Amino acid sequence: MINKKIEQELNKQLNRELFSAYLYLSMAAYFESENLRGFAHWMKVQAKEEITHAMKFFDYIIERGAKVLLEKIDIPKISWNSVFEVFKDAYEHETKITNFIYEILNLSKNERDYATESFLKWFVEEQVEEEAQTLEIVQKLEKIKDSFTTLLILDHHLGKREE
Ligand code: OFO
Repeated sequence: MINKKIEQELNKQLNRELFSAYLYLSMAAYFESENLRGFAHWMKVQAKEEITHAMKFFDYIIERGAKVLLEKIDIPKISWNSVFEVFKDAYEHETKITNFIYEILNLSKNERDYATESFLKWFVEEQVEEEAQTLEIVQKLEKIKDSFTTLLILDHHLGKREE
């Protein structure tokens, strides 16, 4: 059995992962509206990945004999001024998610819940990857600046992202 505080925090993180999927879908919709199909594809793959993150929390909560409590998902931002702005938001969002994971990890250490601590290790590593991949795109976009041709090359490249 899991303690109540940890159950609550795991449920909050489940909600945040679903919100992440919502946010990336919203970014995908923005790119579709700008005819940047490659960036849109990249975001759709990202949104699906977030659903798998959410399901990891869902399954783990059940496995520990706790209750899954689904809450309202916040409405994500729907418009941006540039591709750079979108990816900057994505990177910042990932750093926030990392901090939430660390907070739950600290809580599980304090509560001596070693199972949750071990469960969260996957997310600690995943967040390193999530931050790195969004930051890499932000840095490329910084270099591209106003070159539309280069932006289209990056759009084409990101459109090849595998699920
Ligand atoms: Fe983007 O890693 Fe989950 O939220």
